Amino acid sequence: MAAPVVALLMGSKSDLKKVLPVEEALGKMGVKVITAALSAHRQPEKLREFVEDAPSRGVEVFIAAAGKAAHLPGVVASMTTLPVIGLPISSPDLGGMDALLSMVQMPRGVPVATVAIDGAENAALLACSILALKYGKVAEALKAYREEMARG
Ligand code: RP5
Repeated sequence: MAAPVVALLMGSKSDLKKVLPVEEALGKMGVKVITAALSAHRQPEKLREFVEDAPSRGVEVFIAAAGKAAHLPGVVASMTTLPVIGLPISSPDLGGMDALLSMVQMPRGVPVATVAIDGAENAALLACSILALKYGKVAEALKAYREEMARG
């Protein structure tokens, strides 16, 4: 079986520092990551190409990180039926509440599974929980992670 793959999208290169823990956590779980900075409002055509092409690259889960009026995960979710995890990114003006509410308040029919503001590691772990339904090695890695946490 090929390695599991997650697509990690961010709305701007300025989000990179806050999304790097996603790559780190997924790497530790043996999950491959395809990372791209693509804005839903500045590059909608390129975003659609990326999302439509993703299954052919093995992608089974999307993580979409964005700040401010953060429509990226909702737009990605409109283009695919694969699971989309929204990662709200904090910004100085409203502290990330703007992004959080944009993601978590998706209207009926097109869900986005939203994690906490700057909750990069949890976004990665949630993606792993989804992949663990199919990939035994990811399930084992998650279990080992929980056991390590419990040991303190
Ligand atoms: C969002 O606006 C991005 O996700 C970023 O968090 C924020 C600011 O983007 P830049 O103006 O730095 O490109 O689209």
